[in-house]
Amino acid sequence: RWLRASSPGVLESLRGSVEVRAGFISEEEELDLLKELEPGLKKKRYEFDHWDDAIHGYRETERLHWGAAAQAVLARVRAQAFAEGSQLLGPVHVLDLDESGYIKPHIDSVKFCGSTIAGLSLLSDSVMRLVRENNTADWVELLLTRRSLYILRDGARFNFTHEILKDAESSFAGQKVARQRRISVICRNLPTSVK
Ligand code: AKG
Repeated sequence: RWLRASSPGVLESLRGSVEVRAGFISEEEELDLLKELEPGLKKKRYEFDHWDDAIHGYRETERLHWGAAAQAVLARVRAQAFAEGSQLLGPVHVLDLDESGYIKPHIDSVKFCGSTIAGLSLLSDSVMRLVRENNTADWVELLLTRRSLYILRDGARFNFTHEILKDAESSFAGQKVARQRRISVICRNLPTSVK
């Protein structure tokens, strides 16, 4: 299983709003994505020392236009994560975490991102932890295996912080989950506009 929780109640409250699909893409599809992404990423340097950043040890990019193979993968991600006709953020967010990199607990901006976050994990397994913002005793951990897709919706996205654990803290159900360099490819929808 890919999900652990601090209590059955937390699990119940997140029912339907967290999902991990192990093996969502094939090794070949992972390679297709990497071939497109590596040349651009390699030109950038990992950022380590912005003390106010939510992310430590990363480089990132956004991509609007993709080759045919990657486009097909992204279409599958979107079909899985978003209702038909949803307004999606055009550019896909690509986040490359160094093996020593990690993402601190945060909630994505409600101004810029909608109700759903869907991410593919390339190159490494990792552990994502969600902690309830107004009661930190409530948490769940998701095992994000290499080539899996995770989806956070609604309550999981708005009421819980999410983070990606650093290698030294990366374990799931008592088992070490080695964190190597990890690239995530993240699709989002737009907020419903409030006037
Ligand atoms: C974010 O972009 O808000 C993330 O936390 C990214 C998580 C990931 O790398 O999958």
